[in-house]
Amino acid sequence: MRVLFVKPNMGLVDGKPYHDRGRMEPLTFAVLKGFTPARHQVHLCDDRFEAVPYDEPWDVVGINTEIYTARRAYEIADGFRSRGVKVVLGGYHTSMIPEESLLHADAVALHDADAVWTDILRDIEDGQLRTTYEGVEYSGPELHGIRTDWSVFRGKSYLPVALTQFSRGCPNRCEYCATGNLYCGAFVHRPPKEVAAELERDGRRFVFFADDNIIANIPAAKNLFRELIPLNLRWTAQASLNFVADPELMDLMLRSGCAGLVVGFESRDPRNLASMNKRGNLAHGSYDDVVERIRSVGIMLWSAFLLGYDHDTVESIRETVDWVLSKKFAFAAFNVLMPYPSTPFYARMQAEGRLLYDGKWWLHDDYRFGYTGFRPKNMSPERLAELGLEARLRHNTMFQILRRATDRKTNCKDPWSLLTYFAYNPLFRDEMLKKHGMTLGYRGFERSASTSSPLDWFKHRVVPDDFEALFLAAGRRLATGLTNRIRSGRSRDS
Ligand code: B12
Repeated sequence: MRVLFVKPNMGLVDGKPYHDRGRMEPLTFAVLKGFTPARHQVHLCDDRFEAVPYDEPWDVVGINTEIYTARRAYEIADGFRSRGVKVVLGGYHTSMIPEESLLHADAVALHDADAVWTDILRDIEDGQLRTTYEGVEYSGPELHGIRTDWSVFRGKSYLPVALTQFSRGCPNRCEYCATGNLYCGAFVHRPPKEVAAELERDGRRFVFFADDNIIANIPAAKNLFRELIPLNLRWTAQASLNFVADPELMDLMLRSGCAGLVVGFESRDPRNLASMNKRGNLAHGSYDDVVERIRSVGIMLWSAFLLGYDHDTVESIRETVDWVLSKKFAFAAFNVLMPYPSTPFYARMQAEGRLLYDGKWWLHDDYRFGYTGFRPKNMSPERLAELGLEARLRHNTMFQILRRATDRKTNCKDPWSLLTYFAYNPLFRDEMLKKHGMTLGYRGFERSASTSSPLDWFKHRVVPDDFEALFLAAGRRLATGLTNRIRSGRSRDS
């Protein structure tokens, strides 16, 4: 059969498809390709930079859905189904609310679906496709049989980072997170030797482990890092803060090539952390102390914060940004808290009548990327979205990027770190600004030349105590002053 995989784009920026220059390989399809019997021909269309080949003869189209790409995924699915092609939807969003995806698909693959993918293909060949395929149940802590087949990305351009996974799931149950549901509460990991052999075979040297928490099972993670040491890699991953409490683990991480970690600090307020069910973040000392311990060993940090929990105020969010700036992190994400269906947070917002956009912001015509999907306690939804943008702007001015680069223990500890720092900071800054306010999906928005968000003025706002903005403002004032002087001189002369 001719099988087409599609990675949907998110939407339109100023009426044109969003072009993400910071895109990474969609690992999903390297994994699914590894499970596709060799007799089938597999193609990948990455809608983020390629035209969707609607009119080629496909036997089946498999589309990935995440909450921000669901609307576009449904448009693409409808396009193929109107041409009589069988469409299968899978991924996080489909797994959370399959009934919505089923309106646009012949079949849905739920949860961790790599093994059922072969069943789906067989059933299509036999003309017996069912509508719902439940993902595998794990039989133990080890997950065997994954063969990441990166050849599906051949000839396509992505950031030069190989994505792979060591583990799936997360033992923590954070209120806002959808991961617990995707993996039905399970946490499994691949045999460390298998992962190392795969990376060695393919010669990929810069790796991003797309795990929810690479150290969720500490003994297994230590085994992985031991296997990675001889490969001479540089790797990054998401990790929970408890790694700081285990010197042997930290040592193995460093020796195996850990260049940086994405860490979810989420909030500095213990009351917010308690509501998130993430008290563990403070179990290893104050954030100041923990950050210093990570810095001292040279690990670059991508700190992540969630803005909008019930104890957040305008002032506390601004103070958080001040604190983040003082730490000179390599990168920081200031994510506006969002209600994802099937999470306890979504259920709480629903019960409290606080959901916006009819509870389905990801499908709503008026929703834009960066907006808030619920009513925060201490400010308006618009104010929260503005604060999110303000935080990102403050962290990413040219002045701050240059200032943060001077952290001698991390960001400029060696030429590689400095190069990585400067290669990605301006890129992520541009992408972050570009996608704020974009529409989700294309349908209905294509011809509106300007779909810019009402918050756009904010992107150009002078952020106080921000050197770059002040510099620009001073330049602008000087230019206006000069022009006015010339004008008034001219009118006096005449
Ligand atoms: C790596 C990653 C990223 C990378 C992007 C990677 C890339 N290639 O583009 C970065 C850091 C850039 C990123 C960004 C974001 N991400 Co992200 N990301 C992840 C992460 C950690 C891993 C994704 C992955 O590669 N998984 C591995 C593959 C193999 O798993 P999978 O996609 O689930 O596929 C399996 C099944 O779902 C199924 N399946 C999936 N699709 C299909 C299709 C078919 C046809 C079939 C049969 C089966 C099938 O089969 C696969 C094998 O079992 C996940 C969490 C996670 N554990 O998955 C979050 C996650 C996907 N991200 C999420 C979010 C919200 C974001 C952001 C919006 C964050 C933000 N506020 O900016 C952005 C925007 C992303 C975008 N669309 O542009 C959410 C999505 C929530 C949701 N309900 O949809 C997740 C789930 C995190 C979370 N716990 O909330 N992300």
